[in-house]
Amino acid sequence: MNNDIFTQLSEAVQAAEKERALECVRQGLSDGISAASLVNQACIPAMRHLGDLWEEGDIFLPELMLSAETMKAIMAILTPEMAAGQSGSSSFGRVVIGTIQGDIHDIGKSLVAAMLEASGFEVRDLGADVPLEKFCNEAEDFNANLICLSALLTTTMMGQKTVIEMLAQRGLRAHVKVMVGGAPVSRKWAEDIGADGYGENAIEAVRMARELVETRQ
Ligand code: B12
Repeated sequence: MNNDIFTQLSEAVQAAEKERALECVRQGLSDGISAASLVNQACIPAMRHLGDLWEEGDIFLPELMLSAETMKAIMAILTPEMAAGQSGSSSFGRVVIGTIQGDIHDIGKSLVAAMLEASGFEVRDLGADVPLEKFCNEAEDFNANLICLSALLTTTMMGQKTVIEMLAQRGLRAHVKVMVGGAPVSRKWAEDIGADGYGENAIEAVRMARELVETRQ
């Protein structure tokens, strides 16, 4: 039965049937399925599959955009649900987060931001398409302990590396940890560019953020 909900939700996201998708989400939650499972086991795989179809030329950008809108409507329900499961003290630390310049993907980044906030971090969300120097400027201004860099494009992943280099050049690297993520990003990439942490999804991002802030000098 639960598997049916995952399949139905995945199909509804792929077909951009917003009402059906929201119904599946409500049904799943009332069946006791966690919001995180609905996101990680149905929504994200559905979006990745759509991305592959688009890459193959089997669907077109307007269809992808409609599914992204459906996904945003789903996240409006599931983000507060996921956040409610987090217990945060008043301030774990200060985080600056955004999607790298040239990249407008913001669905995953916004989920990570909401989860961090709900877990007790003070979060400054810079949005998407954020100029690289802005991450450094805002981190300094906010006295951030952690910068979270999201990239969904292979081209914008390079910006994660550049921000780390910029922080070093400005003498800020010792004071601020850097965590990277996004669909094309891997643990290996994070290590290669000298990031302090990587999170495959929003739950891992919170776990890693806590670890990094606890171990800061
Ligand atoms: C939805 C989507 C769009 C939407 C974006 C809507 C929006 N407001 O975000 C629209 C339709 C607008 C779009 C546009 C484009 N897209 Co697009 N898009 C996608 C798609 C299908 C899903 C992304 C998504 O929202 N997933 C759901 C969320 C919840 O998951 P997530 O983003 O992965 O986030 C999770 C984790 O990655 C992680 N995470 C995310 N950020 C961070 C940060 C940190 C610090 C941490 C720790 C963790 C973390 O936690 C999140 C939550 O669990 C992907 C396919 C894919 N494989 O991801 C393609 C994809 C990313 N897009 C792609 C492309 C090419 C484009 C376009 C360039 C297309 C075009 N020709 O115009 C444009 C981009 C323009 C630009 N300058 O940015 C390619 C990228 C290919 C590549 N190798 O670079 C992909 C991979 C599709 C594909 N298979 O080809 N896209």
